[in-house]
Amino acid sequence: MTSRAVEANCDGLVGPTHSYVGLSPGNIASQANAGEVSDPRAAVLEGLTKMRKLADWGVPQFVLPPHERPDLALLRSIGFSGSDASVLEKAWKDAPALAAAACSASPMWAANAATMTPSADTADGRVHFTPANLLTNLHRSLEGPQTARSLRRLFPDEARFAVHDPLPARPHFADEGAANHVRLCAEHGESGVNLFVWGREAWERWEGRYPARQTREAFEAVERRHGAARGVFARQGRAAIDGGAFHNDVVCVGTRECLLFHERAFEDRAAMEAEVRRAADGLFEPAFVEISEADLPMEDLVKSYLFNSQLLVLPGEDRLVLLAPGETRDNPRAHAAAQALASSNGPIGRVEYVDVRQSMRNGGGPACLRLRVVLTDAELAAANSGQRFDAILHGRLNAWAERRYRDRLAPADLADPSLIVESREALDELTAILDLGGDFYPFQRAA
Ligand code: SUG
Repeated sequence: MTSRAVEANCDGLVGPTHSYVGLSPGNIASQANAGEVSDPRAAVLEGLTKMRKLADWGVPQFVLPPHERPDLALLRSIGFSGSDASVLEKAWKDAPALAAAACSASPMWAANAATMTPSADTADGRVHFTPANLLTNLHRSLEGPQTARSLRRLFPDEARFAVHDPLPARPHFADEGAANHVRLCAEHGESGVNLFVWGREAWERWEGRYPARQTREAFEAVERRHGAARGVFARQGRAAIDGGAFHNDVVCVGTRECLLFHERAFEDRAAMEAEVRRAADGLFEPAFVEISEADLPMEDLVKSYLFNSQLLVLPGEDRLVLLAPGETRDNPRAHAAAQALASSNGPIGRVEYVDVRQSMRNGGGPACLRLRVVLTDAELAAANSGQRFDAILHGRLNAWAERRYRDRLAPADLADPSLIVESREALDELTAILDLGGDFYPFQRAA
């Protein structure tokens, strides 16, 4: 099936509790910055500036709302009781690691929100989503159900969109969503190849230095329930995970025919390439672009996040644009590698930079902050227009953030019960701005 389609971006709006608490083992930035003071206001404004750039370039852009944090329902379910304020206070006093998890603003990293299969690739011709269960880390495992609600608000028409529930919350089906999935194609509206990159098998005894967050079985289940065509399964390089690439999108990015990756990204690069070629046969010729460990050692890769860039097809441009984080420009080896990409005759025509430094300090670059959704014109028109980002929404969200967000948050401030009230007031106002209805958040349904 062929129709005109684009790769729209749905960015996670940074929540009011954005903080540096060191919740993610194997995510080197998260560990290194634990205990630092964050600036939630700067974080949300950086994200909005990035969305504006994309919208101004003519890429359809949507906003995914933050989740309610602290997650008092979690804390109540594990035995903390009393008023909201006393639940939070007692949890911070008796179980600070659990309290910290309940406060995380991690839904901002929308690349982990879900895996999406476009209608051109599914058996029933609908766009399918499986929200990720994010089982590996407690703070992230809280996201799935609200993400499902969020995607159902954004894509309400069940004749066009199927938003599944997350996979069963069992370690066998540990799933981190689109951060480990790349779709290649000739044109977005045509049939594509779905590359699913997994870190371990469900029954495998994992002895890596850091957790492997995605199982092969999780992606097989996603492929089955979506009725997704032309799946290729590749094992993530063990050395990549050990080096701090906790998701494949830290070492790899792709769009259309182009797959850009680091030498260590795949356990068996030759097999991956052969299988992608086979799956693409008759559809398109894949363009593999590899950067070697000699040119960009893992350590510089993880600091610079070169591969966590957005690789964009822009209207009127025949070559791709790589939107990289400012940290790539700051790192001499990564900068040289980026320049080399743009000056070669390959598929990437130029490199642009964007600052998302608040997010980067938790290990989230430009690509982490967005979920790509391939949509035909009709599907685009069926999305909730209240969440469609443009200059007017940018102005409203900037004003909202300036008014509602703190510009300084130390980890100890997360125990402050006034943060519960502040966050709820901010999110309540946001549901009106984004046209989400008055029952979107748990606190709204409880009221
Ligand atoms: O899951 N960081 C996130 C970063 C996610 C990046 N996403 C992609 N690569 N697609 C994570 O590790 C840190 C939170 C803290 O430490 O407080 C955190 O969850």
